[in-house]
Amino acid sequence: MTEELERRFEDTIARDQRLEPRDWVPEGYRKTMIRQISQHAHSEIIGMQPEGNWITRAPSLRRKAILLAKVQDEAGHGLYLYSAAETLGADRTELTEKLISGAQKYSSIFNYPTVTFADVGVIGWLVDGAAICNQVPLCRSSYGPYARGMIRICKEESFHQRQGYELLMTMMRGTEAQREMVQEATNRWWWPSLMMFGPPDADSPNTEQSMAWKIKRHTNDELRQRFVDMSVPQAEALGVTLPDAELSWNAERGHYDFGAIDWDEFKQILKGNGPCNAERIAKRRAAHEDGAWVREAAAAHAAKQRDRERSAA
Ligand code: BYC
Repeated sequence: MTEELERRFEDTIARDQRLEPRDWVPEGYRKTMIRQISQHAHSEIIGMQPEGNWITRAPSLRRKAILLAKVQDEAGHGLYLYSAAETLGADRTELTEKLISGAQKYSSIFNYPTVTFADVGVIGWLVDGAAICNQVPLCRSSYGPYARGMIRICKEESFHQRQGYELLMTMMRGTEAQREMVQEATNRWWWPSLMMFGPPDADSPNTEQSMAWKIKRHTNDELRQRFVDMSVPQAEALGVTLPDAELSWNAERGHYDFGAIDWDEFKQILKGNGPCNAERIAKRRAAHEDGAWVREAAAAHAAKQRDRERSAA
């Protein structure tokens, strides 16, 4: 029986079809999928904070409306993703608990501070740009609910990327001080954006199996290279310099070469020692505790509804 189920699972993957919640999957696949989807959901939820920091201080009503919409989109992405994880049997309360206790990871990128309004533009350009690079192939991921959720997420991320780039274009047409702000923000976000793609392939424990299961379609290094190649002409069009003296076109490879990433910094962030890790988790925990009454009221309402339906039946 198990052999037959395994054969069907392997066959679905080999034929590039999607696995659905009703399908049998091996325990390792289920665990990996829950791990990736929930870390992704946590990243979207924590990712609301760095930009949310600027909502009250956006320089115009237009910028404020755009920023509010973007941050709300991130909340929506988190919710689709938690729902996708639930289809694999994960419990949303437990996932939230794992986030606020530090037991589960979220993207390293959100542990850096947003110190000027140019950071909002640079996050849109580089962080959402990296997210798109990483997530477009996930639209073809082997788990159906995740792949379908990713289609909508990518459409919204693409709006986010454009709003960031448009904001930076506007600032670059402004004063010298504004141009300096954009350059300074680019200097701070460039390297952390490259780290978003995860450890180098040689140190990535999950890539091989995830590629075999067609959860991931490209390795971390492949996507990182694609992002560098895409970003260089964008930086040129914008008029900013990427902070890497070793960045140069390699005609033989047909790609840009780039300098060494500081993987010690990445490891420190993953250990919880980044500049904003403690602050991000504390804020999320406080928001969760403040929302306890809403969850209680919703549960009480649902229970009442069930009672009503039962007595009517
Ligand atoms: N930060 O074997 P590896 C967004 C972990 S949201 C922290 O290569 P995998 C956005 C990794 O989880 C952006 N941890 O792992 C939101 C693993 O740990 P465990 C989030 C990282 O899974 C709001 C260990 O390191 N995007 O874009 O094969 C506003 C070894 O790594 C990171 C997603 O989540 C990192 N950067 O590959 C704006 C996309 N990198 O679990 C924007 C979906 C690695 O073994 N996720 N780790 O303890 C993925 O594509 C993959 O999970 C990753 C990592 C490429 C991230």
